[in-house]
Amino acid sequence: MGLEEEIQELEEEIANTPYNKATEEHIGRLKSKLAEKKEKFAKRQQSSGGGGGYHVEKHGDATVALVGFPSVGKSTLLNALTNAESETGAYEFTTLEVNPGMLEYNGANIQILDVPGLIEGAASGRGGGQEVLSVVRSADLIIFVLSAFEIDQYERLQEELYENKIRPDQSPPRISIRPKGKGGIKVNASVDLTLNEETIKSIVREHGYVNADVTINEEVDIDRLVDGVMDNREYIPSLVTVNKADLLDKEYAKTVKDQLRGYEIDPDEAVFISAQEEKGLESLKEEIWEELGLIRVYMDKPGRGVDYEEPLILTEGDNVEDAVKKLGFTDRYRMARVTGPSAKHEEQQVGLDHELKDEDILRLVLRK
Ligand SMILES: Nc1nc2c(ncn2[C@@H]2O[C@H](COP(=O)(O)OP(=O)(O)OP(=O)(O)O)[C@@H](O)[C@H]2O)c(=O)[nH]1
Ligand SMILES: [Mg+2]
Repeated sequence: MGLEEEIQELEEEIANTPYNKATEEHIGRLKSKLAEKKEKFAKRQQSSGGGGGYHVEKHGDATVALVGFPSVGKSTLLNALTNAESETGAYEFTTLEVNPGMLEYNGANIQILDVPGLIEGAASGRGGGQEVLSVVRSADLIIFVLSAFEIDQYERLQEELYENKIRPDQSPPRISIRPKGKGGIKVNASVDLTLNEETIKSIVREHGYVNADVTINEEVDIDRLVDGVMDNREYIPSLVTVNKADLLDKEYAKTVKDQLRGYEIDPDEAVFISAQEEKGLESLKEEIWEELGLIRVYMDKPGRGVDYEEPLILTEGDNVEDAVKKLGFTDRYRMARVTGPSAKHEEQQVGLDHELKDEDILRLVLRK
């Protein structure tokens, strides 16, 4: 039996097995097996050519991928947000490769990638799907671009990403596996688990572990556990933008909001825009900034004062050490002083582990 057939059979068996306590372990094993086979299949696809596609280099402080079906307005949006000139058209598949553009916002350079329409079956190569997906996998933020008239496409986009090991808006499962020499599989959990211990052991064993300590720090279901064991999923934040809002009347706008709710998208969190008329773009930029979790740090340079023009761009949670590294001053660092949101008082002397906040002013004292 070929790999594709095996995958299909496993999928069918999973779909046809009712989930309950008695079947849980069996389903766990099937899902783990399925994940392994899919991985093998994907590797085979890659090595049998077709993988060469476009590699868009990462530039700037962060990378954002616009995903959406053909003709929803991705290229129009890219052109409106950035310096890029991506071809747009009233027919499908105008864009056949990934087009990059740079958005300058709050002193940060944010690379925006317009990727061709993700369509059903993209994973099998249609529309350059595999290459597109690898570009999406390496993004820091995914923007679902929906046309106001095709909100239902959201579900298919989500499925396509999920199938390709992308987990929008999830955090990585809090699971760790430590292989050891003997003793079989041991499960330790810091929370009450609903999954049977035997299910967990089967999933881990199916992945090839014989002896290992498995530590689980969250209430996992089978899918999350398989994700954790596979350890190659991308956890990327996302936001939804609804384009062509210029064509909406009040009545239909309500319908769109109801549809969004139907896909568990809070209409207040979706950004309504008109890429063509350049409406709503400021809100979208703000949202991009928020979701990326970028922060500005103004450097106080000796003899030159505070540079408010070109801030150092870091990510929420970064500390002084990250700033020093990004500036390439690791070898010369002596001490740091911070003024602003993260400081207790002006010119506070702080250590390398001091966490910086947006709009802090940082002064580094360096060795000559
Ligand atoms: N009314 C209206 N039309 C828009 C808007 N944005 C894009 N369009 C039109 O929609 C059509 C498709 O836009 P594109 O930007 O080429 O769409 P795309 O998503 O890049 O499509 P592909 O490259 O084929 O994947 C064009 O005719 C645009 O002028 C908008 O905000 N309002
Ligand atoms: Mg396009």
